[in-house]
Amino acid sequence: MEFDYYVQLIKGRMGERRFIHSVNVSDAAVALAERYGADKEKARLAGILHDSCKEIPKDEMLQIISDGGIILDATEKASSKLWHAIAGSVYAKQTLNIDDDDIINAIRYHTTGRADMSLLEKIIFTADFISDERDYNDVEIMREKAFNDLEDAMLFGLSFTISNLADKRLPIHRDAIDCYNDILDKMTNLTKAKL
Ligand code: DGI
Ligand code: FE
Ligand code: FE
Repeated sequence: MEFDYYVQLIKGRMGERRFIHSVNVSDAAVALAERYGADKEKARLAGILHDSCKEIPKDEMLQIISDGGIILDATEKASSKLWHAIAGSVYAKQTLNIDDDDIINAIRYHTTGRADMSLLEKIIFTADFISDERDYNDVEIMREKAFNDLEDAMLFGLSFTISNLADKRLPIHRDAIDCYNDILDKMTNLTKAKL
C-alpha cells in the first residue's frame, strides 16, 4: 500500500491537530532513521500510524484490543491513556494488514517504551517527543539529545513522563520503568567498560 493511502486514512480518523502531530512524528521518525541508520520507510509508516486510535471512542479501543486477543493488565486497565497504543498496534496488524512485527511493536510500545527496544521502537518513542508542533519547556534539549544520543534522549523523556505521572499520583506502567532501568543499566555498563 502507498504511504499516501495511509496518510488519507489517518486524516479521516482524527482531528486536525492530531493529524498534524502524526505527520510531524512521521517526519521526525524519518530524520532519526536517517541519523541512526534505520529503515526510513518503516519509520515513516510507523510514525504516521502511531496514534491511529487516539481519538476513537474508548469502548472501541477496548473492543479492538480484545479482538486482538490482548488481555490488559491491572495498570493498563486503570490507565486509559495507554489504550490507544495497544489498539493502534492491533488496528495496524489486523485491519491494515501490516505484517511487519517491528512496525507493530513500535506502535504498541510508543507510549510506555519497554526493555530491549529495537532501533525502530526507540525512534518512534523519541519522535513522539520531538515532533515540530511540540512546545513543552525542555523540547529543545530533547531535540538536541535525540540527534546526539538516542538512549540519552529516551532517558530524558522517560524521566519527564514518569515524574509527571508520579506528581499526579497516576499509575506508572512497568514497561516504562523497565525501559528506564534497561537504558540506565546499558549506559552504566558502557561507562564502566570505558574505565
Ligand atoms: O499520544 P500522544 O499524546 O502523542 O503521546 P503518548 O502516546 O506518549 O501518550 C502520552 C500520555 O500517556 C500522557 O498523558 C502520559 C500517558 N502515559 C505515558 N506513560 C504512562 C502513561 N500513563 C500511565 N498511566 N502510565 C504510564 O506508564
Ligand atoms: Fe500516542
Ligand atoms: Fe503521539
